[in-house]
Amino acid sequence: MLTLYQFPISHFCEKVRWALDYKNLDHTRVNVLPGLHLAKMKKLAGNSHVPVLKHNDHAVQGSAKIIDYLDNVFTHKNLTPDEHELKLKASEWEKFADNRIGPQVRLVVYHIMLDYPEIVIPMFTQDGPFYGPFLMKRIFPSMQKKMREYMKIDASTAAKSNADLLESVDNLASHYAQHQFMVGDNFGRADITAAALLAPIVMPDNYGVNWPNEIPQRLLEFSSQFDGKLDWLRGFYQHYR
Ligand SMILES: N[C@@H](CCC(=O)N[C@@H](CS)C(=O)NCC(=O)O)C(=O)O
Repeated sequence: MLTLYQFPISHFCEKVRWALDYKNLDHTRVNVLPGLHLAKMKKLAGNSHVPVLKHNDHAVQGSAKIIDYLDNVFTHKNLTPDEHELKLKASEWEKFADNRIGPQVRLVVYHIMLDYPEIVIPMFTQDGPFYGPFLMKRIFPSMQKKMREYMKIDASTAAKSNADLLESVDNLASHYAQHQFMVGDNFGRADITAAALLAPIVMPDNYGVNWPNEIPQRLLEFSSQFDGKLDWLRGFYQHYR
């Protein structure tokens, strides 16, 4: 029995949803409410963050560890290369995306979206506990303040993350201009990581959250900086998601 504890909006959770779906692993998704997740995840897995995967009585926390676990236990359609050199390369690229893309995308997107509670609350509460929307509306003002403090989100950190992202995306685009995959001849965990963590910029249909009908102009402007540089991501979503 596999259970994924997650936020639908989270791109680190999307990385794991994608890995589970790619490997055709039956699983249940439990959507936890931001804020209320803290105690629940700490009790389940030691730290507060999602994704957490529970397999029978065993809990694994963090997207990379979860993919390690899935490939070790369910050895079909593995996302980790077998060959030592390729495995190291995949791990390097995955760490690059985990550290230099995931947090930066989140910071810029939240810097914008937290100003739009009517958009972000439905995404935070999607398919969660029935009381989620009422509770979230009440706690949102203090929660968004805490989120900004905890993740150090402000105009200057958003500008810095934006600049870092432009560089990282150029780096990926020049790689994918010459190679079909990040590593070797097969689709794998480094591709999933790069594509999932940048997906909020593109908002693919099969990401796992209901994207808003109306996108704030500021978010459109942010995304438009990457026009023409993320075709590889759209291709991965089309062919492998
Ligand atoms: N390195 C972790 C990052 C996970 C992460 O940052 N999760 C965020 C959501 S995107 C989270 O749970 N934040 C709330 C918290 O840390 O309590 C991974 O790869 O899973």
